[in-house]
Amino acid sequence: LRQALEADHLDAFLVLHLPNVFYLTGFTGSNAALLVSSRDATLFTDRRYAIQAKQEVSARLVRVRIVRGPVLEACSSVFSKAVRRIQRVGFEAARVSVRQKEALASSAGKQTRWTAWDGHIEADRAVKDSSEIAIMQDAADIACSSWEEVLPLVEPGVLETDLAAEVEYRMRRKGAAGPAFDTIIASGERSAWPHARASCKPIRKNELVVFDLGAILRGYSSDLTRTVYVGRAPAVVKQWYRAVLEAQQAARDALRPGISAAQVDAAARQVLQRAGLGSKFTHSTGHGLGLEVHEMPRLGKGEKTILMAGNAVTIEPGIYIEGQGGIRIEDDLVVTPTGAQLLTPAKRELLEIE
Ligand SMILES: [Mn+2]
Repeated sequence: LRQALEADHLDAFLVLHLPNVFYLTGFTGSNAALLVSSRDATLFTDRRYAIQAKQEVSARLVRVRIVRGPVLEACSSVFSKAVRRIQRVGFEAARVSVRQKEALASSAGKQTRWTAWDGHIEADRAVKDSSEIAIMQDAADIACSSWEEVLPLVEPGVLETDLAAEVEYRMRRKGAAGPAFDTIIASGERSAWPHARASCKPIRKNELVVFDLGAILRGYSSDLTRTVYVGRAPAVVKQWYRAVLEAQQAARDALRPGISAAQVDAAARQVLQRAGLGSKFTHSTGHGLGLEVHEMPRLGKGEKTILMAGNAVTIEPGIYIEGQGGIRIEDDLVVTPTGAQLLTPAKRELLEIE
């Protein structure tokens, strides 16, 4: 990070985005500002986190300052005290509110020059090392086994929220810090909403049910989607399902270092287009996964990012047909030096639950 700052002629970098603070320091509290300069690093937080910060943050690398007022105020007081040494400061323009930026600028004073410096930590985070991948594998295992355990509970009459609760309970029992996002259980017509939260709707016979769930483990998220049919699936549903599965397989097969994110997206999209379902696939093929559920790289149309070993991504094409239902199949994978490694081996063929 310091080399990158120097290359861009910055004296310091102010980090407010908490996943970035965690990545750089290990601090998991909810209130923090981290100032990294060429010579030192200071984490500002409040008294609720005094003991926690001492345990989570290496005192050798990062000084912790417990402050009484807003962390941003304390942080900008550093600028006015170190006017010679810190003049050009990089900040996360995409993460800072207009009000925060104004407060920073006015308390730091005119001598401080602010430069939007986004995406650098996120780019580092996009490449996972083996210890991160090991945690992500465990988070993926928790999601897969929790989904499999809940399948026997799927029957007409059970509510979407019942199934969501059962999934989340099981993930917790397996050691998850919590769900990575609000568990999606979307049945019948609602399965055509790509991001439907579980509702009080009962599952009925002859419906598609989309499960989209993930666990947080030691900061890292998993993200798994499977679609089942309650009853005997009609031919048209089987045809849709086959097309989505084939699209998903094509994108998984394409995933390797050196390929662009757009090419992985195109691999899935072409299959659905050939099946006449291109217009029903209304989102991108996947996204980076890690400390956040959606992070770099995005696997979508026109994304020029070249994938490299260590990238952890989802592959999740889906189709959504208003009034009828939706189908999505999502796995988590890590790009390896020769291809990709699957983290979520949960059953992928169409399950007809009778
Ligand atoms: Mn996803």
